[in-house]
Order: sequence, then structure tokens, then C-alpha cells
Amino acid sequence: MTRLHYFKGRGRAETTRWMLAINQIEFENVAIETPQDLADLRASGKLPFDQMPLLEISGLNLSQSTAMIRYLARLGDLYGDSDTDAVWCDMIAGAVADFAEASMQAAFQATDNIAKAALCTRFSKFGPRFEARLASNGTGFCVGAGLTFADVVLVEALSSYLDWCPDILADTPKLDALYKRVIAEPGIANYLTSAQQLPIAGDQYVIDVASVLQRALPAHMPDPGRFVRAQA
Ligand SMILES: N[C@@H](CCC(=O)N[C@@H](CS)C(=O)NCC(=O)O)C(=O)O
Repeated sequence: MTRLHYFKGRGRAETTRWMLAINQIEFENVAIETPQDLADLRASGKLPFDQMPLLEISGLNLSQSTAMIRYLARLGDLYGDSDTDAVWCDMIAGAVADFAEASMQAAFQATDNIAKAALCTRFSKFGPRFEARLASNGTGFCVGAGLTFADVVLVEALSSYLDWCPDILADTPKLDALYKRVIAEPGIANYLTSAQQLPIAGDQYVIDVASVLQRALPAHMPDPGRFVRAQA
């Protein structure tokens, strides 16, 4: 069985979940909910860099979400048809990772307005560039004539932006069309309506992360050092 170990939330594991979904690979979310869960996982020797997520698939223990995404892209023939396609996939996926950082941080911000402002700023930098790439490629996809993992990770990031800012694609019609196309892919549509997709991150997710990693909460939260003290 394919197993994905991570906090009980989307975070840095969500792109891998979308890539498993597009490949229609069944998987189990293994929630790491306590410092002991993480200590046990580290003691198992399956985390080469002591970090989550961990993807157990086909006898492999995969670390680093970028490596997982590319492994699943090769598995599903989602890396384009040439070296040029592949390098475009990598460039777009790299830009998407930079773009997605703002949505990853949103729940950790002091207020929803601060989070939304950060997302708008980030979108105003990257949104038009992704739209321009779709226009120049001219197929409705980011790379080549068909779906690649660049489309999947881009749409996963856009879906996080849309959770916070539902109108964000109003002025980028090609991105909007790509978004609609990818979420209608059978594996993705199935995942998005399944109980496997964990809820959008809120305060409880922020608390869970700090608790598992025994690190400080954001300064605006009550008793931000509560889990750091627990470590002493
Ligand atoms: N580049 C890595 C980042 C992994 C990462 O920072 N994981 C965090 C949780 S989101 C972690 O395990 N932190 C504990 C540590 O670094 O010791 C990836 O995308 O997989």
C-alpha cells in the first residue's frame, strides 16, 4: 500500500497527493499528530533528512516533495515528450513552488486580511506570467500538447489561492480554463470529493505543526512558546 506520512493537513504533502490522484494511485494518509509519532518515524530510518513528508511507494521511501512529484510524473508519463518539454516542466514547477509559498504561509499569518494581501501580491507577480506561458504555448496546457505535472502542481497551487481569494482568476482566463480542466481529470475530481483531502489549514493546523515539531507558534497566537517549553 502506498502511504504518505505528514501532519494532518495539506501543507507540503498536498502536491504529492494531487500527483498520486492524477495517477489514480490509491494511498493512505498517515497522520503524524504528536512529537512521539515524529520521533518514531525518525527512528524507523525512513527519513533520510529527518523531514516529512515521507512517501512509501513500491518499496521506496521517498523524501523531498519535489522528488516525489517528479517520480510520479515519470510514472504517469507526465513529463512532456522531449528534453525541452521536461526542462519547461521543471522551470514551471520551480516557479509554482515559489508562488505556492504564500498560500503555504497563509494560515500562519496574524489575520485573514494579511494573508489575503500577501496572496494578492504574490499572484500579481506570478499570475500574469503563468497566463503568458499558457498563451505562448497555445495548447491550453503549460507544456507541449497535453497534460504534464507542471499543470497539476500549478492548479494545486491555484486551488489554495482560490480557497482564500475566490475571484483571483477573474482576469486570467487561460489559467481559469486550465484550472477547470485539471480539476475535472478523473483522478483529481475523485480526490477532491473524497474524505482523503484534508481541510484547508486553519488555527488547528498551525497548532498541530508547532506541537509536533515542538517549535514556537506565530507571535499573534496565545502563549506562543507553549510547545517550546514542553521540550525543556
Ligand atoms: N523541501 C522539503 C521540505 C520538508 C520540510 O521542511 N518538512 C518539515 C515539515 S513541513 C519538517 O519535516 N521539518 C522538521 C525538520 O526539518 O526537522 C519538502 O518539500 O519535502
